[in-house]
Amino acid sequence: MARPTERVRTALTIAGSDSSGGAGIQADLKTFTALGIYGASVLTALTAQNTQGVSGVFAIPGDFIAQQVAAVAADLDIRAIKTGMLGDRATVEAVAAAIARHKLCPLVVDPVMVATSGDPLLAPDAIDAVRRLMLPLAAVVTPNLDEAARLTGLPRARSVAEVEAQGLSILAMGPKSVLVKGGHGEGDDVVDVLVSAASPPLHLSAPRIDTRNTHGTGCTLSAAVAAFLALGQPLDEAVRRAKAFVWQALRHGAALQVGHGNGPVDHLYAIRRTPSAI
Ligand code: PXL
Repeated sequence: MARPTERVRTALTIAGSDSSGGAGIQADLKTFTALGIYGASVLTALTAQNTQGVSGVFAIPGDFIAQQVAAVAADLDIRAIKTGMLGDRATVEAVAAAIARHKLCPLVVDPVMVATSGDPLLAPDAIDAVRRLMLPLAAVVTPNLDEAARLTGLPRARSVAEVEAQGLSILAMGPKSVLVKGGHGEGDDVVDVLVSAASPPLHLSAPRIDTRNTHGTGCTLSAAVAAFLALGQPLDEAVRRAKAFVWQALRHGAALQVGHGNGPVDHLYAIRRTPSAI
């Protein structure tokens, strides 16, 4: 029997399933794979959805989420984790407890609240549990402009200065750093702001890509940050590389015809084969 000799870094995603394959667990596993990481996954919820919307959500019971995390943590050498869709308060409580219990870190928290289609993915009464239980565990939390507004209770930021102020206010809730994503804003350039207690705010700018295929962008970014952290990169470098990966996935995804709504980014642009090449 061949003895395994090749080391592969492992990352874990704790998130919801997107039946259409562009967001959620499916986006995370494709992203880990594209970046050379072995991906493990714990499911928090199943969604019935396509590129046009979410038609149903089935929450996984908290004790079964705990059982999945325990099974993975007992066996695999997890180098980084991310959380995505948590759905409701009981799920937030179960996930936070499991992460703390198994001392899983570093943790990327994507505070998912609404799907690209506009459908809600987090119950309003769960936002406070995300603030209290998830944020203090996070190496980085990655809100978009709407999520930053909901977390801070402020109106949506309209300038980079306001984005930075909201980032600092989320930083005070306990994470080590906050990446506020500017993609839902306007302008030819998208500016993301990274704030942390350790260093001055970083403004990360990239040309906006004109595409409708943005489904799964946030999931892909947070999974890519976790992947680069699993590879041992420092946080600011992990964020820069993750942004570059998402930018390429958006650029290539603009050409993909999948479904009739907001199509997915192309997580696998770097390894996709045309059928004739196989
Ligand atoms: O992009 C946020 C997100 C997270 N998780 C699941 C989703 C979506 C968006 O559609 O479906 C399962």
